[in-house]
Amino acid sequence: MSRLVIVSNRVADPSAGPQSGGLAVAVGAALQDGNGLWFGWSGEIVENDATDRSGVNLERSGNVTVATVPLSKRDYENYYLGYANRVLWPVFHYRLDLAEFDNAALSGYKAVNQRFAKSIAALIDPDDVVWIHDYHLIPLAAELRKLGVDNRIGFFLHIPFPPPEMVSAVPEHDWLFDTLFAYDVVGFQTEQDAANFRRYAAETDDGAGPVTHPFRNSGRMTDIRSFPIGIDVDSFIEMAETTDATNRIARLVRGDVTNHVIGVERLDYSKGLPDRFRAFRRFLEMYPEERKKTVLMQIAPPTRGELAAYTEIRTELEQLSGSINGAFGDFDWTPVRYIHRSVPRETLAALFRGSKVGLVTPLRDGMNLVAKEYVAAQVPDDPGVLILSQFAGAAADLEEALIVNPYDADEVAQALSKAVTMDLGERRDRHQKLLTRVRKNDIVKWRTDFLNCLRGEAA
Ligand code: GDG
Repeated sequence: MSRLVIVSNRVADPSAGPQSGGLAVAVGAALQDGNGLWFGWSGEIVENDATDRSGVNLERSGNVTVATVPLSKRDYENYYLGYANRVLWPVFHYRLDLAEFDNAALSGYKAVNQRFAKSIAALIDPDDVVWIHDYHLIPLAAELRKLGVDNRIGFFLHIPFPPPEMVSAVPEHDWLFDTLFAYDVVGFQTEQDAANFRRYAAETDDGAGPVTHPFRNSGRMTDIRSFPIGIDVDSFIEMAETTDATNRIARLVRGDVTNHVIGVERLDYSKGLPDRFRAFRRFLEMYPEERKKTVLMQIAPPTRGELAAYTEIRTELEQLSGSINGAFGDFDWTPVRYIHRSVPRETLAALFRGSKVGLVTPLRDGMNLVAKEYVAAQVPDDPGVLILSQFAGAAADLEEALIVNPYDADEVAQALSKAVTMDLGERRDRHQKLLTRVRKNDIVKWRTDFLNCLRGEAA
């Protein structure tokens, strides 16, 4: 079988196993199987600029070669913080109001993609297949093609793709999305994202020809499809079932509190945390009988703290949790427990298992793995209830969750009431169906389907 080359903005240690979560688990096994190569930014930020920087650092980790490069301060500011996270992240999450368009950022984004392409072109063999991940690296295949790389190259977008009316507000969107046609396969999380991209492509195809759209008109057939990402179900269940997990759950149960509600996500404006806190306040107002029985535990580790939008949301959440606790709390009860730190994955699994409600209410999310992890962690004989935003990619599949509009505080409050009072039969029934879905669309299926498609084998 041809060797697999993965490219992503950051590289994780593939030998670290399930601990590292996300992409590392997703692709680690595939890389190990085929003596693969993983290329990306090392996470290091160096003073000097691109021209006088040393080359690629190569390390072996099991069967995998890990190839990393540092970024200069300027690259980090323009490519990573600037274009990827001040332009593409907000726009792709339907937040045009937060996008900060800036030419230096765009130039930095182009330059880093060009530099990555040069390094990768020197590392790959003619029959390698190349799988590029996420919004940081959209133009990478186009840059590789310019260098004469003719390998099969696929791209997977982990975040949503919004309707064309929104993406066409990005200056130079013509250039950016034309480069997607340099890929053989472009994968999205949901059918809706794929449909948005197809509509964008149809509506912007003005027959302008190869000058405007060099890749769209190159004759290459680009397969545009959805590949819903999943989790490693059994390893998550195992983690939730350990003695340590059981002890942690026992420590949760204190006083009169029977309704543990759990929320876990990076502190990002796309995750809808202030709206969630406001909905929780509505729940306490609307259902006073549930007050002392219910606690919302919100874990929100910091992310991208250099960006103003992230410091603002942090302040807003601290104010909201303080005001809810001040207004409703009592000597023996704190309604909101808010933790602005990362916690170990095992602790998360235990918290999911010990919580009667998983509250997953992003305003927009590519998929949302937390929803799937919450389902996997439940005790099948006495499971909790998942409340899930209609705007998470996961909602397209996880129909038996209580699906809510995260902007509607009353609706979320009603769903919370329904969840904490749901009888055992209905909880079991919903959970069993959800777990079947989470198992069916797991991480192995995602990876296998994508790679089969990329290798031109039947899906
Ligand atoms: C992007 C897309 C898409 C969270 N807090 C802690 C922690 N986590 C873990 C969760 C989960 C992962 O991080 C988060 O994954 P999500 O899918 O929920 O969200 P994003 O980080 O935004 O991921 C998303 C995903 O890519 C995959 O394609 O689903 O839509 O935005 O595994 O459990 N892990 C630990 N401590 C924490 O405090 N250890």
